Amino acid sequence: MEQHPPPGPFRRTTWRSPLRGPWLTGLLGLVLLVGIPVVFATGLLSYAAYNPDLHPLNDQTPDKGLLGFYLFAWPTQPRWLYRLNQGVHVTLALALIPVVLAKLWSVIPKLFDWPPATSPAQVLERLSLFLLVGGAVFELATGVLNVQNWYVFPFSFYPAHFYGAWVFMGAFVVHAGLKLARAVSGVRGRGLPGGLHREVDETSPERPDPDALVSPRPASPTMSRRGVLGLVGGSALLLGGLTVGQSLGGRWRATAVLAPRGLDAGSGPNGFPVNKTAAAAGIRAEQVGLAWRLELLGPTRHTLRREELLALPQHTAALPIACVEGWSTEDQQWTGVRLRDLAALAGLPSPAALLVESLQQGGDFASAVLRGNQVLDPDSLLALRVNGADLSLDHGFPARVIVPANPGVHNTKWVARMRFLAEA
Ligand SMILES: Nc1nc2c(c(=O)[nH]1)N[C@H]1C(S)=C(S)[C@@H](COP(=O)(O)O)O[C@H]1N2
Ligand SMILES: [Mo]
Repeated sequence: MEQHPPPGPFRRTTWRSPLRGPWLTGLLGLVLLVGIPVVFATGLLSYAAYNPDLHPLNDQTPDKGLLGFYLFAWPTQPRWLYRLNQGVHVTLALALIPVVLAKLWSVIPKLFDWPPATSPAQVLERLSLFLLVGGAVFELATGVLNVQNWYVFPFSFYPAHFYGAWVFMGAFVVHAGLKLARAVSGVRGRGLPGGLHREVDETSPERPDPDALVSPRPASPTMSRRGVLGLVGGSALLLGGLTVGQSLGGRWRATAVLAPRGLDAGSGPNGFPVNKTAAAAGIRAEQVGLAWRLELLGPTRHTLRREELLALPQHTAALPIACVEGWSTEDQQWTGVRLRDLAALAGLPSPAALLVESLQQGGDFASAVLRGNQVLDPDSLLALRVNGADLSLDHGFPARVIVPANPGVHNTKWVARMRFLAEA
């Protein structure tokens, strides 16, 4: 090694920050050890909320096999369940980005270990790190692109994000198991204050460690430990803080400048965010005019005009719309016909499932299947009005589905046909 030193970054002396060491890496690792399982769990719950086992139409990951072992019938109460779940999932994941980046920065010399392969065990460990880092970057990148509605990847978001999550979590569990003791002792080494009161010029490197995180030739400090934690923590709060308004709603919505649907909600009874406009969905005026009919299919068949639906018993329910992308609305006052009344009208008072189809032609969101428990909830509606006014065209006029705790995407707009099913 002395006579044939490896090229640039593979030389340990290239990496000179006096801040690198087991304390910083351990502290960032422990933060992620708490945060990442929450993001993973809310992600799995979000997947369950789609009821992917119910019907092939809901299932964006038909090859999931055992990975769907935990799926269950998604409940309808509390009505804000999906809103909370997605708000936490998206906001926390975004806030963790600076922590992940800082953690990667703190261990970057390890990426350039030299010689690159010394033993089978070391090769295996490096492979698991590749899955860990690659998985984290992949999940964050696909998640951010989805939240920003920027479908630039050449594959479908759901399966990719779902499989990626399992690969990442597998590597995460292995890594946490191997490194937890080191992380705890690294933090204990300096204690939690860890010299946080020290100024920049008093910021000294840690003692050399077995993982060789500490630079063998540390440069003089340009930032204190307090500074680096402030930078990382401040960035996390900033990213989360400029996003969370899209999930909180109310006056906070105006603060969600990083969210594409944070601000332009409009005003009036229909003044809340729109996912896809009627124009974008290809809905034409003549389809939703007087010629519109709802086709109700079950043991009995009906074709209903909008006036006929309005003549049925109307029910009003205060429910939010909560999108997988993290944004949600406050409760809106939806008025329309209970889905369970329509089920009874179709001759199937306790259906196993309901297939809802939109006027919209094609696209992933043009149809969805709801579960029996979702149909039977007294607040589940085929809504005709919202906040005392007719639905706007963008919110799904002439009629749209709204179900408590349902992911937004299953609240189908511009409904044309409902088929009640005795078996899913
Ligand atoms: N037909 C149809 N229904 C749809 C969609 C769509 O694109 N087409 N978008 C869904 C999604 S992803 C969400 S989050 C909600 C949003 O409802 P809103 O636009 O009324 O706020 O509508 C859902 N219903
Ligand atoms: Mo959505």
